[in-house]
Amino acid sequence: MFGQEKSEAWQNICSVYEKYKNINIRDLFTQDPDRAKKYTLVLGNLLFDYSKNRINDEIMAALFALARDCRLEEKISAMFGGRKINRTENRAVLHTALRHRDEEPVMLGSIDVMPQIKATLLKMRKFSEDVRLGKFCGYTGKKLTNIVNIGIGGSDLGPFMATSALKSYWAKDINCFFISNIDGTACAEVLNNINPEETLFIVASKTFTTIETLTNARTCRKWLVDALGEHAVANHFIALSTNREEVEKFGINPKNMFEFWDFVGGRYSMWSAIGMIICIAIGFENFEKMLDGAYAMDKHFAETDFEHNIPVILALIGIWYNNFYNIHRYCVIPYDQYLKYLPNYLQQLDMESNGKTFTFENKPANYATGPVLFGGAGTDVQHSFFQMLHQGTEIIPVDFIIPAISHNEIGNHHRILISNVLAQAEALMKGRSADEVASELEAKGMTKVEIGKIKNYKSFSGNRPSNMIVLRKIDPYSLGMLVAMYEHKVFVQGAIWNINSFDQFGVELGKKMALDILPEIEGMYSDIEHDASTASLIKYIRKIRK
Ligand code: G6Q
Repeated sequence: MFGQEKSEAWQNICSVYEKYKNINIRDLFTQDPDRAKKYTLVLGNLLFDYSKNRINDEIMAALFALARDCRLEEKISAMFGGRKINRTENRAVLHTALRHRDEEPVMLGSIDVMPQIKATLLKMRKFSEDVRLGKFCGYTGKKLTNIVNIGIGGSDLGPFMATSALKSYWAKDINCFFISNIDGTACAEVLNNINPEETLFIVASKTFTTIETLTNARTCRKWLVDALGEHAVANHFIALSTNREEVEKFGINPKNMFEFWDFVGGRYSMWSAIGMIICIAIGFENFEKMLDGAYAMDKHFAETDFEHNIPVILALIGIWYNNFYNIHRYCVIPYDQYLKYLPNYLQQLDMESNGKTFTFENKPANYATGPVLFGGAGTDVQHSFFQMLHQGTEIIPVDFIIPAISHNEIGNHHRILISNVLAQAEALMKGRSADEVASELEAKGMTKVEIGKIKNYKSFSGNRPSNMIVLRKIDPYSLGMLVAMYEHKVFVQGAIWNINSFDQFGVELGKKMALDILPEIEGMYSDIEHDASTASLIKYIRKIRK
């Protein structure tokens, strides 16, 4: 809350920090042989090992006290209970209802939202099965095997990440494509590689007013109509939206529209109709397994005490580094090729949700909120930015993610991959002192002078924290669990920072200004005054484009 840093719980963590700021993880392991066991939690097929962090029981207790002081439990119930916790937009936040898998109602005011969610799921089941079986086919009778999702932000990143993550579950004859960027190249690169007779376009847009999506959808519609005629649209276009009127205006029959609702935020929407491409690619039963996995994590999050609650602990450790060590960076590295887009997805989830300054009290936060999140697929990124993780002046906490079993157990690839992820976490934590380097080099016969010149460069400070998340395999169920875990981690941090994790006004200003600049790029003049840099850039680019 505003003045958070003045609260007793916060002050207590400051004292705990002063006491322990120099603790060394390596020493903590030496002191406590049970440490790994103590700081590991298992939920179904997901293991979360947080022992390689700069934490001990006293630190964790202080962090749990902060969570309680911020009324986290109450806030969790408010979200699951359909209260309008997205206060700046006056909306409830009920993406958890989309994967609610038992018979109890989920109330939004006096209305149970489950019947409408179940009806849409049923409609999604029927449609995705018909496409997969070739019953819903193209205008000329051909099976629709190229599925193109046109959407951006929350209407792209989730479906794209999940479809990629579950590629080994795709029907053999189905190919998925994604068009998000307004850059014409995004459209061209997809359209140049597909045949209109076999293509289904899914226009995914909550508002159905997003300029990128509508421009891309119009281009694709024209491409289809040029090839097959206006009558073909009904067989080749469907819409996923909350806005029936705009869908109709665009020229898609509402019969081909799959609905979702205001209580589902864009970046939390892959569990809704927005997941249609996932459904078509992997089949409805697998899509349901993804919902089941997310529901298992929801139940764990809502019902488990903080001391054993994976998203709560993940979030609190993040707060420990962000607000007390002043480390405002955070890295997620999946060691699985299928999960390579997870960091991109998490960037939106985390940074769009918690990249905020004003608290619920309408005052600027006097503490850091969301960190910068980045990442990439291991081992690729070991050969790029890992240099900085190991030896840079910045400490960057890491989440490592690894499946125990690969979908492609070819030769010893997966064993090498596992060795690498474990080695990286161990190396970050243990480091290697200059003295250790010196003895190694001495044993190799190097002279003292030579050793003196090189030993610092070859040393690693260590004490660099990481979490390890081990999944059995990247299957729909564990993907559901993993994504829901991160959603709830973001929620907990937002709750403690007392910010609204569910709006995104920060993306609006630039969007509006682009609309002002467009006529000027198109050769007209507007009465908008620009700064000198923008004005001269407009002039320069126009001259080149003439
Ligand atoms: C996500 C954001 C944002 C949104 C896109 C697309 O939480 O709201 O990324 O998803 O701007 O919006 P539409 O789905 O309305 O086209």
